[in-house]
Amino acid sequence: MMKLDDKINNLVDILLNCSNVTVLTGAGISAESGINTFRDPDGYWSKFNPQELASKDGFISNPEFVWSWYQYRLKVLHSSEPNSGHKSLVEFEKHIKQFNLVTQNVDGLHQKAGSKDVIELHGSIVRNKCIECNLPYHNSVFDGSQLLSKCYLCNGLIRPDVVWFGEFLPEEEINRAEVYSTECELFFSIGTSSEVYPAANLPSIAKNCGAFIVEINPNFTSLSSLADVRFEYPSGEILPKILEKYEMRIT
Ligand code: BJW
Ligand code: ZN
Repeated sequence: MMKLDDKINNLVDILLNCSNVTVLTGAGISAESGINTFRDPDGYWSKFNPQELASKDGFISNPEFVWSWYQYRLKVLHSSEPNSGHKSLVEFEKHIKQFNLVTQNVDGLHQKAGSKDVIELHGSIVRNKCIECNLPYHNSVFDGSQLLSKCYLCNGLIRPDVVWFGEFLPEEEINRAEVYSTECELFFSIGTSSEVYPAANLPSIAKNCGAFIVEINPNFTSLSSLADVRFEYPSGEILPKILEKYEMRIT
């Protein structure tokens, strides 16, 4: 098996010749910031039913329960910081001419780390909206203490502005992500199980358009067999190593 250093050097060789890179991140990139993933053995979906917590029907049946879960997640987020994985991507963005960051995460940690243009495919936990008229409501408090409330215009319930199962992804975001996947020369899939569509299609789109596919994930996923190279490490460990070798070569 190839030594890790050689594997990183080979990737850096390719990266140095790339001016267009697309990155898709998932819950795993925030795991080292103390944020739970969904499908790991200790992830949310091992304890909770996704249909109850992440669907419109689930919210309508038990809004207090769903609301309190999102408030709990906001509370965890309130005391979390971006990790070295998020921070490495900020540095790559500075060096690569066209660097496209697409995330399935709703936690805002890429932005908090300093990433400039983040495409949020599944919305954001810090925003809310009316379930009936879609009027945006910004969180007045971010510490998880906000109470469930109703829209002042139509009396609809206020819900988190995230994308639940069976809901369409924001059109502009998914369109941009698809275009960036077709245009890139190198595609990174980082910390995602590649189980949830349409985000899970993006690496295949990139591959079909000729991009080199890199997967960073300690575990094997549905994408793994398609990837050109895999780093079976936590992203907070491996991304700084790749960045370090890359920066040594560009200066
Ligand atoms: C590390 C690490 C470390 C750990 N470093 N890595 C059948 C076939 C195809 C599609 C469908 C189907 N049946 C239904 C669908 C559609 C459905 C879908 O894809 N379902 C599949 C699950 C089967 N998709 C949808 O409904 C989407 N909408 C849609 O398709 O609209 C069109 C439509 C409309 C009407 C009817 C039908 C279709 C919407 C999807 C919304 C997803 N929402 C959630 C929750 C909301 C946001 C929130 O609360 O946070 O989004 S679910 C959850 O999964 C969340 C995530 O963004 C998403 C993806 O999860 P992610 O990020 O990959 O996390 P994990 O936990 O799965 O993986 C973490 C990975 O990290 C693991 O692999 C670890 O190994 C790794 N890891 N530590 C690096 N340190
Ligand atoms: Zn309303």
